[in-house]
Amino acid sequence: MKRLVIVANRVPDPKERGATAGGLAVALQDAVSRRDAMWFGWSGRTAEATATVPELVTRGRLTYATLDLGEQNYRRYYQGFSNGSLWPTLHYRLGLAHFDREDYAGYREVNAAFARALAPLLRPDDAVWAHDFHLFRLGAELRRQGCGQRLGFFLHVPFPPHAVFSALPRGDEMLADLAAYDVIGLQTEDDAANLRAALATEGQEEAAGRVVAIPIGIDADGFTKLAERAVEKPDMARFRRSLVGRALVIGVDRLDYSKGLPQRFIGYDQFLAQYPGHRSRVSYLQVTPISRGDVAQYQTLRRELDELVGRINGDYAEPDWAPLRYMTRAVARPTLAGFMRHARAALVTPLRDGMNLVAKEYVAAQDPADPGALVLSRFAGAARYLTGALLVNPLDPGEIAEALDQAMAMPLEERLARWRPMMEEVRESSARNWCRAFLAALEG
Ligand code: GDG
Repeated sequence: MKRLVIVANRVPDPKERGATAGGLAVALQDAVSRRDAMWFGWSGRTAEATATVPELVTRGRLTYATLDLGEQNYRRYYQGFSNGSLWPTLHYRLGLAHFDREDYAGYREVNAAFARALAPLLRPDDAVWAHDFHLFRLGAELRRQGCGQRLGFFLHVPFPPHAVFSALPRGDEMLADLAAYDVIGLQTEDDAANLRAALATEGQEEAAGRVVAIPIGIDADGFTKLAERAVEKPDMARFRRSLVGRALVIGVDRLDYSKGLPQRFIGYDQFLAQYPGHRSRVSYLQVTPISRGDVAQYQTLRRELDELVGRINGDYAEPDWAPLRYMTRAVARPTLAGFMRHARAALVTPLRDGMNLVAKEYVAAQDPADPGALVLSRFAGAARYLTGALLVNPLDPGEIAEALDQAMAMPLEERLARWRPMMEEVRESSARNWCRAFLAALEG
C-alpha cells in the first residue's frame, strides 16, 4: 500500500492517545494505523522565523513532521487570513470578515513554506491528503516544487454560494489554486454543488469535475463503549447525584461564533419563560472550551455569553437550582461521552457547520433502550444525514424553545423511532468509511 501523507494546519502531539486526541486525529486513526504514513504541518509553536526544515518524530509506521511558524507568519496566515477572512466567509458571515493584503500574502507564504519543506520528504508514489481551509494553495505550491504525486484536499467547513465567496478579495485566485488537486472533498452535496458552481464560474470546469461529497463520521461503536463505561465511573455518579433527578440537556461546542451559542441561550431563556412547567425540572449543561482566544471577535463573544449565562441564571435560579451550567474548560472525552449518554436532549444549533461531529457523537452515546432527542440546526451538514433529529432554524430562538419542549415531552416510542435510523446512519458513515472513500477516490 502506498504511503499516505496527511497535511494539516495542526499536527497532533505524538504523545496524545485516543482519549485526548482531537477530532481529525481520531477520524484518521484507521487510515494511519494500516499503512506507512506521515503527518505534516505546524507544530503549534511560534519562533522568530518560520522553520525551513521540519522536526521529525517517528512512532511505529507514522512519522510526524512539524514546522514552527514565525511570529509574523502566524499572525498573518493563521489569525489574519485563515481565521479572520476565510473562516467567516466560508461560514456565510461576510459582516465578520476582514481582508488585509499582507495577511493574504502571509497565507500564501506559509502554504509555500509548507510545500518547500514537504517536497524533499515525498516519495514518488505517496498519496498526499491536505486538510481544510488553511491549505487551499498547498497543492499549487507542491506542483511548483515539481511534485507529480496524487494530491487530495478535504474542506471540513461549508462552502457558500459563489455570490458569497466572491466577496472575498482574491477568492478567484484561491479557486484557481484548488485546481491543482486531483480530488476535492466536501461534507455535503450542497457544499459540493456550491464549489462546483464557483469553480465553473471562474473557468475551472475541469476541476469542478473533481469535487466530491464524502461525509466525515465518527467511530460509532467506540464512542458507544466510551459512553457506556463512563456512566459507571464515580465522577459520573457524583454528577448524576448533583442533578437530583432533573432531566439533563447537553451542549458541546468550541467557543465559536459559528456555533450559534447566544441564539441558543436566548432560545433556552424563551423555553423557560414560555413553558414554566419545565423550570426546576431541567438542567442544561453547556461545555464550551475556549478556542482562538487571542482573536478579538472570540473575546467579544465570550463576554456576550458570560452576560447571557449570568442573566438567565439570575432570572430563573432557585436557591437549589441553577438552570444553566456553563463551562469554558475542555472536558476529557470519556466524561463528555458520559454526559451525552445521560442527557435527555442535546442542543446542536450552529448557524453553519460543515458537518458537526457532536451531533453524531450524541446519537452514538445513547442507551438503545432509552435514547434522548437531538435538536439540530438545519444549517449543520449533519442535518442532511440525521433525519430523525428535531430540525430548527438556529436564528429563531422561538424554534429552539419549541423543539426543546417537544424533546422533553417526547414519548419513548417516538424517541426510539427517531433514534434508530440515525444510529444506523452514524454507524454507516463512519470515520473509517470516510477515509476509505476519500482515499479510494484519491488513489483512483
Ligand atoms: C470542524 C468543522 C466538522 C468539543 N469540546 C470538547 C471536545 N470537543 C470535541 C467534540 C467533537 C469535536 O471536538 C468538535 O467537532 P465538530 O465537528 O463539532 O466541530 P469543529 O471543531 O468546528 O470541526 C465541523 C469537523 O471539522 C470535522 O470535519 O464536523 O463542521 O467546523 O469531537 O466532541 N472534546 C473534548 N473535550 C471538550 O471539552 N475531549
